[in-house]
Amino acid sequence: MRMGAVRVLVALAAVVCVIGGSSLLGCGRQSGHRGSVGEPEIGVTHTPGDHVGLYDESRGLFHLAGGHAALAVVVRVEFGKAGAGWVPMSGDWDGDGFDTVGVYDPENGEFYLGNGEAGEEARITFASGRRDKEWLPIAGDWDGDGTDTVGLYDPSSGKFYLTNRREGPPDVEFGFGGTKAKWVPLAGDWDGDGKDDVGLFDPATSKFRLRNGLASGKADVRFQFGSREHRWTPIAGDWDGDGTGTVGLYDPTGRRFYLTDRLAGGRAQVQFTLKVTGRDLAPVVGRWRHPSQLAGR
Ligand SMILES: [Ca+2]
Ligand SMILES: [Ca+2]
Ligand SMILES: [Ca+2]
Ligand SMILES: [Ca+2]
Repeated sequence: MRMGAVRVLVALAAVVCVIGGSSLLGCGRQSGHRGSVGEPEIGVTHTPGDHVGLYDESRGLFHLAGGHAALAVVVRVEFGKAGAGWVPMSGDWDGDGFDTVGVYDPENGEFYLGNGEAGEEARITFASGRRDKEWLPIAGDWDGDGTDTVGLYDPSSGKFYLTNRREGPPDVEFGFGGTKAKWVPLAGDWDGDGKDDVGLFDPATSKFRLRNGLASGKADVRFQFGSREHRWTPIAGDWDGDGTGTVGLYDPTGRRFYLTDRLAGGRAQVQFTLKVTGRDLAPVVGRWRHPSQLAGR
């Protein structure tokens, strides 16, 4: 099956505020949106590797953390259409070494990806006759060229559709994990070869199934992390910056993150509650450009 054209279309608005920043780092503003300023960064050590963030869907607002700590939010980005049910995403869409945000509109099957702290957005559309609004978006560097692109996972058929470009049909499609409608797709470089792989999380058992390489087959790694009773949200990232992706869980009730640097069960190496106000917050992961790196540009 082919999914049709992926087209680069028009821009979306993005606003970034650097919290507690200098005059160099004030709020950008476009298209009538305004950012907000929150708590200053206090006692947070900026660590290498990926950090988390939370997307407030009701406000179309990303809160991005610069460390693994309660008061680690350093950047806020207004992006996407508030209250429209869009799914937050992140990736290094322009290959500059830093991740930025994006959103996916399940109703229309459109990706909106933002490249910078203030602009350079592109809208990418997967046009597919068979796409369903139940399909879930993922992003990763599937071909290892340093730039992240998008993909979709169809829970009903267990198929992944991945593209390496901004146009044309999917470059890779394969089935993995069967047809468990409640499984959640993940992307990460589990084997550290420079190319992102996919995985699945079963909320009913809190088990991760990870596959190395983009092809059908059995899971290369499987383990339970977290408790099946909680039905927390899975995330993936390279928390320690060693080039290998691992997983984590987000507890929406306590707004608490549990991160592990191993592909195995057991205790989380890092856990913290991210202090963000809002309701219906969804987690994102990325190597965000830290305010100190913004200032140095
Ligand atoms: Ca980038
Ligand atoms: Ca790529
Ligand atoms: Ca890999
Ligand atoms: Ca790692």
